[in-house]
Amino acid sequence: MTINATPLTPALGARIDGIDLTQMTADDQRTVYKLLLKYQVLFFRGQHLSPADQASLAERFGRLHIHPIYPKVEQQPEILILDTALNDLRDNALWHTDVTFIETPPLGSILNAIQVPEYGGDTLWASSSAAYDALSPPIQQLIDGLDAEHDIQLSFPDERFSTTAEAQQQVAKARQDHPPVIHPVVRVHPDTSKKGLFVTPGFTRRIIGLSALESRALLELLFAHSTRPEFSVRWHWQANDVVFWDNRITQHYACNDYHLQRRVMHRATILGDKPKGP
Ligand SMILES: O=C(O)CCC(=O)C(=O)O
Ligand SMILES: [Fe+2]
Repeated sequence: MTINATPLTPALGARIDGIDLTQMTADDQRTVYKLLLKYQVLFFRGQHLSPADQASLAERFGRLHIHPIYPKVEQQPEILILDTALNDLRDNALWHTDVTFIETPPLGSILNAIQVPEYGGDTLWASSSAAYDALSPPIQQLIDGLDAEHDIQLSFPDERFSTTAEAQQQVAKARQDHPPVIHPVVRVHPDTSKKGLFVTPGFTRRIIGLSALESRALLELLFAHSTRPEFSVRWHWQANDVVFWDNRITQHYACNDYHLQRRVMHRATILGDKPKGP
């Protein structure tokens, strides 16, 4: 069977058929990476990945990140667990790019649907390059030269993550190990040279060199602009779906609309390079 891509929206996203992700040849791997650069988010159905399969798949694209806070699969700490029996539905119901609180944020993430609600629990992705391209030239010029601070604390607030003494200690250590980092507001993709917005409500605290009011107003503008429906794709999950996104040029949002239904996802997170501005 040949690998076949069906685009889902003009901005980003393609469904990929004709590949078993546990059986990729080196050629298949190059094709998948090329498709990732082209479509930014790839959706695969009917994959059956064990945690070990998922980790080896992700490792073919780079070193894996081990999350400082989220629960992980025992024996496979590179696989993070998002389970409504363990985590709060609100955790990822905000637009974010994964793990931008480190110097070398992930190249991509691979999410594997283990158990999904009958309806609800969709995830949305937005293209940061489509958003950047649609800004007016004066705003592009303004933000091209700016940097912003990213802080782990924004997505892991005490009121939800420090509820037990043990959790409090873990979160305090994560914060200590991850002081705020600075990234360009506009990131040039290392492989395609496309420019994309690299600020998100999930982790971006402020723009450097602006007053507090200027920073807040400009970030609000960029957040509202970058998540417009025109730049996004929405996926309704089936069990055994696997989604691979380019975390350098997208952000995503997990819809919190399925309270009381259980949902279990496994994520592998592939480390990337240090973001560069224009
Ligand atoms: O649960 C989801 O659909 C996505 C959660 C998320 O933000 C992630 O896996 O990085
Ligand atoms: Fe995420």
